[in-house]
Amino acid sequence: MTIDPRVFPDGFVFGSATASYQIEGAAREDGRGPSIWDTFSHTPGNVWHGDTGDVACDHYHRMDEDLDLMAHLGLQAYRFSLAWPRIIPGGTGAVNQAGLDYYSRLIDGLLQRGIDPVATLYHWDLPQPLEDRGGWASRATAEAFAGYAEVVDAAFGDRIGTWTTLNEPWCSAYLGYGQGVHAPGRREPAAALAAVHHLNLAHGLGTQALRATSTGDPRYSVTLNFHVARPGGDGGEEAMRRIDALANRAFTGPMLRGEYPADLLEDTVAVTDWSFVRDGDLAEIRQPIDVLGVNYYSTVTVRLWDGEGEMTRNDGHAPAAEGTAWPGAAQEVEFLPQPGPSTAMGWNIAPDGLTDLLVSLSEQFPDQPLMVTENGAAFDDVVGPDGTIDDSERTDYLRRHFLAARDALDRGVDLRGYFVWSLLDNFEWSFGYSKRFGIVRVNFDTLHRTLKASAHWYRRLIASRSVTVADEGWR
Ligand code: GBH
Repeated sequence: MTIDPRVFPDGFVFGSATASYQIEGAAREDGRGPSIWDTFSHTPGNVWHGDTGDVACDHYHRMDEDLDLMAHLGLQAYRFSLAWPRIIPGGTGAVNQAGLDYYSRLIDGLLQRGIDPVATLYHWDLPQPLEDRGGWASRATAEAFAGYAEVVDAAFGDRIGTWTTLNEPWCSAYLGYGQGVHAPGRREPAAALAAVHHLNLAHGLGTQALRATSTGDPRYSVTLNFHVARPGGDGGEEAMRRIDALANRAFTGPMLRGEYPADLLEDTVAVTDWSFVRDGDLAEIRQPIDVLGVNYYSTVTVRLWDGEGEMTRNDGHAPAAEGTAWPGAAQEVEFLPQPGPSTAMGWNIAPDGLTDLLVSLSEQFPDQPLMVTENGAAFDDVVGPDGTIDDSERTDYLRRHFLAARDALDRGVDLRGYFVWSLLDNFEWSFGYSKRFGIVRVNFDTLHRTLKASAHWYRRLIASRSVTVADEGWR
């Protein structure tokens, strides 16, 4: 039974997303240099089960098969990332032609199939030589990023639909340099805030470099992961403000308004004096972008710690070393367990958080078009006796979030598209291969791909451009 089909407007783009280190494998082939994720994953104790991205989905060698899968699904756009260490193995200096050739084939394969390439320059695989010189805590990394942007734009700018500078700089800065659960595994709160600034600067310098040299007519963007916080008791509103400053406005402030929020600077005064922000930096960072990418998975519930007993830190990551999770005043924020259903990551399922986020962003930045560049869920998929994978929980998750996006459109949000994370099961960072986000299953022994029920569902959604409300009893 189908009730109330909800049609998406013409021009709304349906896509799916991946990232280089999570799917490519071929980590030592064709001149690719080491990245911080190679170093981190090969260091015992960092990743579940000692998993690495050495082989991953072997997408590097299976590109054509994966392109055919995308065409079969009817994807209108594919969001992928370029591995900086394949293209400039040293981070700066010599360009590796084999790396450029590889992405050139990928882009041509997409265009031949009518799929729009949405390319992210940086999805966390920093060339190790740059980390050896200080990584994102150092200004030189932002400058190196601008050089890398020039190289990729000269090679691909005529064929790219949308350029995205960074994926989730929040994760790079705080998980990589503060909490240490992502590469490079540093636990230095001051370095995390320096990384925030140098990532912002990289976005600004990178966007300018892409624009200066473009031969085609690409759109420019950045993708942020926003924290959608709900109040969870005493001091809930103040806790929300602190998280919003550090997680969200630390990026949207400089990128979209050309300033760091005053409350962010106050909240972190015990950690850093922000002297790494030089005169003129904020003008470099603030660049008009055609679309703001939004990654959304879940909400958090917060309150201020009352100082009694152990702090609760149910913020969706591996446990942090005491005191290093969030720098400054946000250290006193407790993340409470969430009521209701959750995914295999332990993240609660809250589609209303997506609507609220999109509405809030369009209120804060009225003329800024938005795009959901990631949304999806990990579940413990079961392969049936006949080889089929009935991942109805994932389909339900996606359906409810598509409806939430549709609600945002009804409320006047200028939302241009939606990308399911992820096309393939893949290397889920510190969780290794233990968490499966794909709508396509990957058997990590045989590397065989199988469409899950959610992939068949998504194919029908794209073909009909509509999502139905009540046919499965949700909502
Ligand atoms: C993304 O990161 C990555 O871009 C992608 O590579 C990764 O595979 C994928 O998601 C799945 O993990 O979101 O409010 O519940 C996700 C980063 C940020 C998600 C913090 C969980 C916890 C707070 N994460 N978040 S909330």
